[in-house]
Amino acid sequence: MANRLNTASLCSNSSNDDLMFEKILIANRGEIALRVQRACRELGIKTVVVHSEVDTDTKYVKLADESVCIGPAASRDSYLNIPAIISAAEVTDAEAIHPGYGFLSENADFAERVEKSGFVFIGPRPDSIRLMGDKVSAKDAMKKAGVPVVTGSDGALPEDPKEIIKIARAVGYPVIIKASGGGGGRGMRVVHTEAALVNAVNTTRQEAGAAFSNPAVYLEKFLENPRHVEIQILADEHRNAIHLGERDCSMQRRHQKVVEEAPAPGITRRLIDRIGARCVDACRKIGYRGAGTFEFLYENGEFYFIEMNTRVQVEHPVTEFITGYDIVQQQIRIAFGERLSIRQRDVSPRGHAIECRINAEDPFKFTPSPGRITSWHPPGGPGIRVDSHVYAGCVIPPHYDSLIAKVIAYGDTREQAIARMRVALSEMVVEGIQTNIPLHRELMTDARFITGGTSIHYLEQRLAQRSGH
Ligand code: MV4
Repeated sequence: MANRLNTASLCSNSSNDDLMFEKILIANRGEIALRVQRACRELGIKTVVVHSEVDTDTKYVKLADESVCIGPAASRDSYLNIPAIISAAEVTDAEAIHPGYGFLSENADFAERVEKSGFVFIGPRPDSIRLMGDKVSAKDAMKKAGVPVVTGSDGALPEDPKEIIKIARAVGYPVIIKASGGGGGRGMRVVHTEAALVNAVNTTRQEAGAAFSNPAVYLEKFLENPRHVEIQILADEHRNAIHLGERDCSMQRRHQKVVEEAPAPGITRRLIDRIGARCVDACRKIGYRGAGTFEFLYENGEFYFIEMNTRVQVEHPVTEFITGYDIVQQQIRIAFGERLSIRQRDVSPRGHAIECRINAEDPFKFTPSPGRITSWHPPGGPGIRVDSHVYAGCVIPPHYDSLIAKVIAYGDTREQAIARMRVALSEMVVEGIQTNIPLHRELMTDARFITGGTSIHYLEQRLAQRSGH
């Protein structure tokens, strides 16, 4: 660690003992490891990053105050290796652990072991993570707290086929069967007719038992053409809670978001504030702490809760742009026990932000494209933010997800944000690997995207019609 700049001491609060954490361990990799590090640095907090053997020569490892190699490339041996991460926190004397997104960020057992080992988990209490991780209990809690949910079975489906048929008839076809242990699109099955129902339930149960060690399934009315609109919330441990408005994440392929934006085109502030107030109220009722996202399906002017995410999300920068608040810093302050300094009336979203996720993948076949980046020219200019850990000469390993950068464009209006994104993408050069930049360039000139308000099925339908492919 020779010659490493101790930026924490440059922040002139090396005596911040009682005011803030001294040192945080970041249990993640890639762009979010760098994003969390920047938040720490601004707050005068020293950082420790843990990394796998293939991530040794990364930008965020070099920039961190300390780093600990916790195992080989395979995630289960490194970024999912709970004892190795806790040992790293012990030997470096870190006070808190930020899990980022993915990996252990929504693992209640990890959060519990972090706390039992005497560290602060920068996220919700373990019981909140557990409640939301089980989709039946999450939906039940939200329904009881007054959040609108999709019509469906009251809790998990019973064993008796006659009862299941009765429930589906009352809901009306088509219905969707979902695994309680699933989420994010895993373990679901759409059923159009009564003839197919019982078999579909049994198959989903079996798959769920194998995949999530939990065979419980539930049933919902299947919404045919919804949008995916989510609400960002922040809650402290003193029962203060606020919402930071919504994000529209409908532009997705195989449950992977591709473009996100805030605000959601065509949805009134009044409606968002009404739903947001329900989310905030629910947070208070369940004693939620930290940042969180309520996921909704939006169809015909109505919101239907589906799941809650208990982590910081990939797409958080669009909300940061339109609200001016730093969500990662807020997570850290909340975890330290501070009271929220933002009041709901202070939150006044302004302008429009769009995020394009830049992946190392074939832009037509979507197969991963790991390798060495030989040339890297990120865009810039007014209203452009690039969250990325990559640089010319770096190697994108094949072991993790393919996100290499997020380009976020802000403008006074949606039109200006799109125009800025088009310019940004036109300047951007990444060589040595393939990326989905060509797809983003197409989308930013797509008539339906420009109109706004496309459904969760739009991108896949459009890709199926792409000329020549
Ligand atoms: C649904 C649905 C339609 N009706 N539930 C997929 C991910 C998981 N979070 C919930 N998902 C869905 N639940 C009902 N009652 C359609 C989807 C869905 C979806 C939702 C959000 C974003 C993309 C999606 C793609 C396919 C299906």
